[in-house]
Amino acid sequence: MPIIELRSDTMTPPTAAMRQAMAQAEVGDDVFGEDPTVNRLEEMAADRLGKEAALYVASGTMANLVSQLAHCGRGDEIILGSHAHTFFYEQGGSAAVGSLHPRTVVNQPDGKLALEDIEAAIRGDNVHFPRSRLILLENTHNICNGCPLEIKYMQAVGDIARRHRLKIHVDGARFFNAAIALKVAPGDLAAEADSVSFCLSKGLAAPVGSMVCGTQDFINEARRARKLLGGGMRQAGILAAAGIIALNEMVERLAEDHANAKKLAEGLAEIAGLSIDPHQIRTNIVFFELTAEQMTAEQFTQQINAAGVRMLPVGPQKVRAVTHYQVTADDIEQALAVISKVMRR
Ligand code: TLP
Repeated sequence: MPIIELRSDTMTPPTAAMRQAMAQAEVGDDVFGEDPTVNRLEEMAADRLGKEAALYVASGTMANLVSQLAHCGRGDEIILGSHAHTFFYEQGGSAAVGSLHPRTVVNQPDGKLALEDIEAAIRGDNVHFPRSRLILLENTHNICNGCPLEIKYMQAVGDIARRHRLKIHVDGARFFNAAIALKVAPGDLAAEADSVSFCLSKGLAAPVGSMVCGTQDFINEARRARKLLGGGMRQAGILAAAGIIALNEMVERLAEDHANAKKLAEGLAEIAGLSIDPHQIRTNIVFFELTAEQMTAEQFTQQINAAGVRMLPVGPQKVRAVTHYQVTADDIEQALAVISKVMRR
């Protein structure tokens, strides 16, 4: 039975072009800065985001952690969303490893932090307080329906950060999804941020790896933090080679994933017993609720799984589906047919 895999865009296997590039990659010891393929990928990433330098790391989690460690010192406070991946799903790594203090601000439904809430969270100079150091945003925002944050919003946060001498880090695990959805150049979207991380291993389909981009000084610090965490890899060019293909070949096509997510959301909205507002779907992430209380998200995903459709239960009645390059428009129709059948039972 063919499987329609919608649990995450992390499930994407490398493309044939990636496997070929990996087999042929020129390599060296990257801890010594001598892996030409990693160096090329880092230059490409910095260039795409309009930053001085970039660093290849093992994962999105490591990218966010090295960025926080590079921007902040022990006891410093980070202002971030109550629904931020970094706050929710990264084991509180900045506190556990870096002695950094998270200050959450409620995420708006579109993934933003209200500007007045950011202002209100910034500490004054007082011996009782930790020092506010960093504002951490997420673009696209995973839990908030994959919403992209626009340039105008980034500029408004940039104004606040400049006024209070704070840094901005963007968890851009799906940063290229944001740029494609907004039809803006990734460099323009990154302009207000001191650092941006993005994942090669999600919709861009590379098997492993994320990039951190920023100034040369920031990247020097991030490189030290990566080594501290045991993330200094040796002939990492084998992996970076797939990342180069990801950047060259997999960015523009993300628009197809967004169209498929929209199609899925519109189809789900027509099925009795499900609740979703398709207007909220702007990139590749689709959340919906089961309104009929007799079926839990766990039971629903088990039943569709038996018919070859995989989605993720993320709450008692809440389900997530994520589109990616292995999911076609036909797959979406098939998935909708399976779901209609399950909901009619
Ligand atoms: N997200 C994964 C899971 O961890 C939930 C997914 O399937 O969506 N930032 C954001 C916004 C993310 O969505 C993720 C991964 C990460 C960071 C962490 O990336 P990895 O998994 O590479 O450490």
